[in-house]
Amino acid sequence: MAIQVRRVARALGAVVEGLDLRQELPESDIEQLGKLLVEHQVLFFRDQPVTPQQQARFAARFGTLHIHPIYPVLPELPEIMLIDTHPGFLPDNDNWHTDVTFSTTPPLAGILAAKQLPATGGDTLWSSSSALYESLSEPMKRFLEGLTAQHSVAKSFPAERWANDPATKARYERAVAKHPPVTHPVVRTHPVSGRKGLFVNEGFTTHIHELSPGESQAVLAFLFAQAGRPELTVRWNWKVNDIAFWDNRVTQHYAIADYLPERRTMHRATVNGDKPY
Ligand SMILES: O=C(O)CCC(=O)C(=O)O
Ligand SMILES: [Fe+2]
Repeated sequence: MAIQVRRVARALGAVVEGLDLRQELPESDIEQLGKLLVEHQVLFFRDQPVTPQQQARFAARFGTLHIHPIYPVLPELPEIMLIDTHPGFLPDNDNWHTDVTFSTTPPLAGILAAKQLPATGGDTLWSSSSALYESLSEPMKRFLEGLTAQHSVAKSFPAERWANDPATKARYERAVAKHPPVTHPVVRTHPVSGRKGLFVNEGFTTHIHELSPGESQAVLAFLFAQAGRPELTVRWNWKVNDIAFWDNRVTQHYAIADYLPERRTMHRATVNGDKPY
């Protein structure tokens, strides 16, 4: 069955049909998906009841897999991150962020599978960082070009949240020790498309090195606010067994936390990426 693609928003996002992600796909399908990912930035698949093993196997076709150093992972398969949110484990992804930019080599992609959903709510939005960059004025683009910013794990992962029990606290402290703040370019060139995109995010970016503290704060506040402009986003209303596959090099996302006290459970596989330039 041929792959069918339907664009769902102007800035980014496409629904892909005609694939069963539980199967070992031929290399030609993987190549086509890789191209579609770069073109559409986030791909959505319906009716994909993958096991964690099948999800990890699919993700591993695109690169080596990342194991999150802080967030819960499946004990039997640590390449699958568990986002199981409820009144006892509150959601913390309701802010615009790009995953794991506290690493020198942030992920290439995230692959998220919906396992249990609230009756209503719990949508996720993605925002195109290339569309954002392209929407800026030419003088603003020139100003940002060549600037670098610091990204810090502690900004999105505050120590208080990860101090509930000794094992979680010890794991958190090891992660923070292993991940000192890193520097990335403010404007990133996509390694495949060559398109430029803004590469700062409210989740992890703390300051722009070349600016004074006040200037950095003002410029970052402006840039952070841009991600949420509706024109730059796509919003996904999940059904159980949906999968979203995003290019983490050129997008930010925001998981709406409007469903408590209901429970929402997601599994994420994360493909390792390269050093941004
Ligand atoms: O739960 C979601 O919809 C997204 C959570 C998130 O930020 C992620 O999986 O990286
Ligand atoms: Fe995320």
